[in-house]
Amino acid sequence: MNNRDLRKVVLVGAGFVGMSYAFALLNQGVVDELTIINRSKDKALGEAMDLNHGLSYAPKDMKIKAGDYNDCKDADLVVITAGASQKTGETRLQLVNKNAKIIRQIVDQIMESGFNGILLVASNPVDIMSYVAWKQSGLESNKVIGSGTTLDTARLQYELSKYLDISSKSINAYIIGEHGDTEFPVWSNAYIGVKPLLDVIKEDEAYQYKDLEKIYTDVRDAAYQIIEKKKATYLGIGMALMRITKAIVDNENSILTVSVNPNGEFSMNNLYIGLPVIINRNGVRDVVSLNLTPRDKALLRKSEFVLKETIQSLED
Ligand code: 6V0
Repeated sequence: MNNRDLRKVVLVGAGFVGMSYAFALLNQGVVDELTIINRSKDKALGEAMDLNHGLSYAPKDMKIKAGDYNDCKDADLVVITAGASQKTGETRLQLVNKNAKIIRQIVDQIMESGFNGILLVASNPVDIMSYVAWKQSGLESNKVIGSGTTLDTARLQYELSKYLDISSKSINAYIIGEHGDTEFPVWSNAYIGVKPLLDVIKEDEAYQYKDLEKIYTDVRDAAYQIIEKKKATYLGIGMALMRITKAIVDNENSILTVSVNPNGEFSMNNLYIGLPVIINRNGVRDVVSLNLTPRDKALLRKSEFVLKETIQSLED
């Protein structure tokens, strides 16, 4: 935490995702200070005014303002949600070089301030943008995190909750891998409360494995569906970013499926990919190792392959 012991966050990118995140922070009273930076300062000023007008009804006080990169100097966390978003039919990977350029420019300005906190990236394709941010910042990899498959995991928990009629809070099932077309659920390590999901499916004839496969494809393709219907997705990711922020500023040691550099875990190196990770005020404490089935291992390799290939296609 910064020396005034305030929870101070800087948000770069006051678009749909950034402002959904800011609104979630305000509504849940997660931080003490929020500074908003945007390419057009007027947009950041307007958004800060609008949020401030909700303070009377927020659970606690919060200082909200528009700022500039100097404000990153003593921030605990800088969250990057700037960049172009996915268009109808466009994959997250197609956005790659457009957004890599933006991320590099932003990270340079953040680091020039003397920033030494945690960097959280949401811009897509998020695993690649987190890798670019890590390389460009020179920060230790435990301090650079992507939103990874936190949103996809929440989507999976919601769908399983509906299917089983059990609260999503009791569903410990996770999506890992690329935040994109090769992501997958680790069914072999999924629990409904205390019971393995696969046992629940086996023992009750009301449930069938083929329904799980349908739940998975619905989760994987959810972004395409939402973009087709309302042009962009932002409320769910706003909540996911708020949740990661809480884990960091409250030093929670919570397990979330963020995008990280595996540092040899699952025999992977030098990329960013969504994995279950223990998160606290230092960023990544540890990657949680899992006993994966041969099928899960093959799926993870596929995600790794796609991400490595994209990293190699990055222009300087
Ligand atoms: P948006 O509404 O167009 O907002 C982007 C914002 O970034 C705008 O306000 C721009 O002015 C600003 N911006 C652009 N370039 C710069 C710059 N160089 N410096 C400062 N600000 C800049 O897009 P939206 O908010 O919908 O999406 C933002 C990013 O989040 C996109 O890359 C999306 O693909 C990505 N998403 C990531 C998700 C995830 O799960 N990680 C989910 C949904 C969207």
